Amino acid sequence: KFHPHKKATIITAPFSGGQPKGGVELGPEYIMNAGFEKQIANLGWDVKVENPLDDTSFEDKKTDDKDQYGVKNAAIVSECCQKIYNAVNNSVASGRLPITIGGDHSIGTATVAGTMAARPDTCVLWIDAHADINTPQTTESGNLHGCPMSFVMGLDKDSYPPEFSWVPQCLKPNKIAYIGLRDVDDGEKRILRENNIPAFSMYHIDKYGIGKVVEMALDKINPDRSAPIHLSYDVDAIDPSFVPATGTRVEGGLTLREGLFVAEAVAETGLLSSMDIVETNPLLGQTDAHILDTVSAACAIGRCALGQTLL
Ligand code: 4U7
Ligand code: MN
Ligand code: MN
Ligand code: MN
Repeated sequence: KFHPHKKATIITAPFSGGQPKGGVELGPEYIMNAGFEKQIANLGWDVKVENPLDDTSFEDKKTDDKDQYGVKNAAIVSECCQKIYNAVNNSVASGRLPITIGGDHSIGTATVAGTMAARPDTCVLWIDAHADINTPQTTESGNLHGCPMSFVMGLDKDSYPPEFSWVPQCLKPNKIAYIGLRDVDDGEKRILRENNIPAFSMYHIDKYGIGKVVEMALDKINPDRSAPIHLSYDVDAIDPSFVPATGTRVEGGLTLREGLFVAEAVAETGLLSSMDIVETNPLLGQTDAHILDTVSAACAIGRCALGQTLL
């Protein structure tokens, strides 16, 4: 419904400043070298590639120290987020579907805010082992890839570093649903509970099956199936046996098929408006097979969301 002309923008986001490990900035390069652009084009999409961080250097500025607000690297995260925000916003506004390839998940602030600036009724499906909704007040690690949702929701807003004052607090708690959760911090559990945010953990997937869970999640945030969907896909939602090369692995995740089903089911709604594929870290694979499995899964998530079917 939103993309009858099938035009997409692949936006590369080779950024690692939202977490301490090196290598996640290589995700886009590996995914592109695996032929992702061609794979999407083969599904009938007109594909443009944009690299909004091309002339941004942050590696030399990255530190492992928390600032007075309790988070790390707010300046570089904010700078990269502003560039990605503009790229995503322009892509959606010009009738294309942005696929932002990370990089770490701190850029979720930018992709959600950027897509909502163009289509304010967008709802968000966040596929992840983690809820990424810590605030500067609740985060223990200080890593901003664990916080992107709090900023766009305006949670604990007095605790934000000034670098994030540009972020529009655009997302309401009844417009986001989680699937795949299994490592949620105590402070995040309280936030999910207090704001009544629909969250489906691995428990719910075991109990109801992935098909029912996707339906229940969409019933909560998109009951008449008319609003645009932003799909933010952290590859660590899928079990580390299938997706080992990622920074914060948690056992007991989605099977590869369950993971791809989520993307297929979103494609089937015809409502996909924008998406992210993040947290592929090629340097954390112990073998070449680990790297290949992870990069292949990331590409497959994108293909399934953009309409590849098994039959
Ligand atoms: B990811 C964590 F404490 N919650 O805040 C944190 F467990 O984008 C992990 O989902 C965050 O990979 C994981 O640091 C961020 C931790
Ligand atoms: Mn995660
Ligand atoms: Mn995440
Ligand atoms: Mn992770």
